[in-house]
Amino acid sequence: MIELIKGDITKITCDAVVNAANSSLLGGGGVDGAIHRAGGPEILEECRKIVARQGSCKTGEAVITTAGKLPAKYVIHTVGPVWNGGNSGEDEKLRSCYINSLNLAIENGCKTVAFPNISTGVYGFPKDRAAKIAVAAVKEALNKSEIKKVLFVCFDDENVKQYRELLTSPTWKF
Ligand code: AR6
Repeated sequence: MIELIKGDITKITCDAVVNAANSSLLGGGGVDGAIHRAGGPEILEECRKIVARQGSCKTGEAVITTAGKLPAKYVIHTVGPVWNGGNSGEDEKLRSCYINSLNLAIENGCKTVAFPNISTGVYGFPKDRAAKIAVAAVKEALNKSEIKKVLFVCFDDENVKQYRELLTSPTWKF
């Protein structure tokens, strides 16, 4: 099932919380800053180890760490695309964020996963377009996996509106 929640993703109890990170994996502003602040230094420690082992995280890819003090088991850090007009593969890269994050969640036995609205803050991805990509990718994965629940945690009113419309509309196309 899919659930829409308005609020702060650091307060959500679930198996995995997804972070809209950057490729350095060393933290930043927005939801990334909030997750590291609330989760504590353990998350950054693991991120540093991952970077030392495999280098930075490319756009569209995802890595998994402890969730530290958050009420979740794991944080899945994924790097969304920076919006550059829409002709630089942004749609496909954003889709990859959702798919790769869900695959990591499945590999780690997660049944409930919470997503923020990746790329729709500092990275400037149009919110309506991002919501359609997110919902399509998640619906596809839910149909063929062990994941029981995906929560879309929207922080701003515009994202809430976009997701509410999409999730209640019986037919839509992208
Ligand atoms: N809970 C849920 N959603 C949130 C929260 C929160 N606590 N705080 C903000 N949002 P952004 P991006 C929403 O900018 O666009 C960072 O500096 C916010 O309303 O956090 O992927 C990273 O280090 C927006 O809709 O991520 C990268 O450098 C959404 O989260 C860069 O920003 C995403 O906004 C990534 O940019």
